[in-house]
Amino acid sequence: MVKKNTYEKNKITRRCALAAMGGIAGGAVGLKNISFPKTIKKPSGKLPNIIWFISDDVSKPDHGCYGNPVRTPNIDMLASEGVRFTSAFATSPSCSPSRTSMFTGKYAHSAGAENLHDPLPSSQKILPSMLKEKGYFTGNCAKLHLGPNGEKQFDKIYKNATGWKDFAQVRPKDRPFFLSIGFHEAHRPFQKNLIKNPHSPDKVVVPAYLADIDEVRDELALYYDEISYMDAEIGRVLNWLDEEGLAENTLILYFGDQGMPFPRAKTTLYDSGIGVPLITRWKGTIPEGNVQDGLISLVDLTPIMLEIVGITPINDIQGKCLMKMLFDADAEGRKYIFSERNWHDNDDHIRCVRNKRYKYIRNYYPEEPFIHAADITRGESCQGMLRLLDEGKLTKQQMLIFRSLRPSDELYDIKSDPNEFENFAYRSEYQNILNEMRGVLDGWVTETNDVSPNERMVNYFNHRTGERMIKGREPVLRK
Ligand SMILES: [Ca+2]
Repeated sequence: MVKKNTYEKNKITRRCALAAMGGIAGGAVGLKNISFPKTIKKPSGKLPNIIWFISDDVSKPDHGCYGNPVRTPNIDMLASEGVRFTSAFATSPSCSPSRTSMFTGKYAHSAGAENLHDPLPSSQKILPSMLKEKGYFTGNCAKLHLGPNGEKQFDKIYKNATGWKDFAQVRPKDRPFFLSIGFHEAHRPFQKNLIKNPHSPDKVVVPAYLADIDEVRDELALYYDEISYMDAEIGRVLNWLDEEGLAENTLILYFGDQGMPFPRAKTTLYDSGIGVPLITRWKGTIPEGNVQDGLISLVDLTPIMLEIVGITPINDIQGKCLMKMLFDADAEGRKYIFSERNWHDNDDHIRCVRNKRYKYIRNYYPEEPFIHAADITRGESCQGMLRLLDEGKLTKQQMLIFRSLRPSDELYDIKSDPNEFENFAYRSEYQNILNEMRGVLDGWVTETNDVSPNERMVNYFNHRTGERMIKGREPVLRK
């Protein structure tokens, strides 16, 4: 039996401040009554088209415009013509729960789909259904990972990222559209010779939590290639918008679902696991070249889209309406972001809260070692690091992720320790901050009905080799 704690009777109401927005009564009223900041050119009155480009397992730094030497000319162009967010976070470091949040505007456990591969419950409505209220034609290309109830809420579903070419042909020209492209890049397995001019392993940036060895450098170069491959497809979509004169009336978002598929990144709640790129472009409507440092969560994306097109969010949406962050680099973001790790190939239950300065992580199963996604464990980087671990050659910091017992509480000062290596949770001088962050997390757990499971689920994979131990794909309770 699959563990569920669906929060159907959510009492939280997060209605956005739509009072000033008028124009909710459908038709072609569109944006004309929305009170945009005075410095911003008001849109033509037509509802904007919306495109979401979603990368898979791509960490924030790994784009030219975020600083690492990955060739992403098209994403860099979006950033220079729009707004680049530096503090965007996923609500989960796993694919399907993170995507559940971005499309529903709820935390994955509140939507009843917190484990990897949990299908979206039939009661849950996602963004394309909400946008249809305003006449949107909707399509998804490639990865969605929400199950049948997710797919059926789009007008068009395409297996491949290039499905947008058909979408461009069949879309009714008199209606706005919402197009989501869920790229498979840079999910493992990495493909060799994916691009003509591959990245050199000599020139990759090796994060401090990874060992600087050939296995890691070789895999990082292939991971960079995957990102460049995706970037080229984004470029082709942008060309189509230019050719059809759609660029000005199309709001574009580029973001990732969680961090890169390497040890101590994806499936962890460190910033390397939940820190994601987020770039928005809306030519002539939002400023060009702004950098927005405020905290924002992917759970906020759906409410922001609704805010922009003038739809009042349904009562149980938990994300925040932060449209102002697109228009004003100084607009305040969230005070806190929250994220959750649940079953992903193997069982776990970890929660975190982060503000601009501190991160608090709670491990519910400290008696067991942390286990990465199985494909990360099987990968050459992880196996290379495990070899060094056995040889006593990892740094103290690189060993942290492989320890056999975990602390129950972790507290990091992100400002002085961005890699989250030094746990201050057990230092007397940090007890006030620890208590404050614990209290905030407790409040969120209660508010979102985040029930901690009293039964454990099956581990399918060996934690050292990543090899399959038993058959199965879906999370099930241990007998
Ligand atoms: Ca992913």
